[in-house]
Amino acid sequence: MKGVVILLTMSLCLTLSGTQAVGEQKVGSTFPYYQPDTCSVVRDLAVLKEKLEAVETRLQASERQVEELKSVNKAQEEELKTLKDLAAAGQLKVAFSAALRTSGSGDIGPFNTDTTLQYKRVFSNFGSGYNPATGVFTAMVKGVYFFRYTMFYSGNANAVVSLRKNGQLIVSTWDTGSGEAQDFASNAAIVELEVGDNVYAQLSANRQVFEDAGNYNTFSGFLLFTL
Ligand SMILES: [Ca+2]
Repeated sequence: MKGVVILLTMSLCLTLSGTQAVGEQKVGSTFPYYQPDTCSVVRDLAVLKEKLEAVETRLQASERQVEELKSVNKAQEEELKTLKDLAAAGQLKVAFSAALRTSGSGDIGPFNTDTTLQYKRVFSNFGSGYNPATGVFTAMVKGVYFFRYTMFYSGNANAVVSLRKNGQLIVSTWDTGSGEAQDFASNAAIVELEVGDNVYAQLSANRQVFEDAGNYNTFSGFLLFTL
């Protein structure tokens, strides 16, 4: 497009130059009248036109983005209003429970860093606050919630799991004494959550748990009441 404009500009310049020459001959003045650099002006105008078109294109793209964001924002506001209405009516249902494995058996861990446990065998997930793909529960309404997890390891004790809110430890369980096997531990907490707060169970680095179809390792939670 830019090339076409420049070509047109050049053609126009050549045409104008020719006209100028003829004009000068026709006038036949002894004083060379001032002739602005028409070609230069036309080229500058063409460049300006190109720039303006580019700005217009970007502006239109920005306007489309703004409209899209407005649409997303409106949808989120409506969703939030629905949740608030449900909460006000005491009809908001938030409850989930899940175990580590959907099939098979064996150790989970050890990993060389702290790792969020992904409880993939979902027994219930009312309100869809729990994400089995990440192991993380996210609060959609401000309120007071109850959480509980269980921890099991079948080999020589090497299990450390903690319940965390936004990365901060709430409660934890340890079983690292050697020479023991098949120990079981659990912990729970009632915590206040803001919208967007997340809660999950974390396996400490270099520790491990064992799971099979017995579903020994579970993560559960529910909304007690909204605030
Ligand atoms: Ca023990």
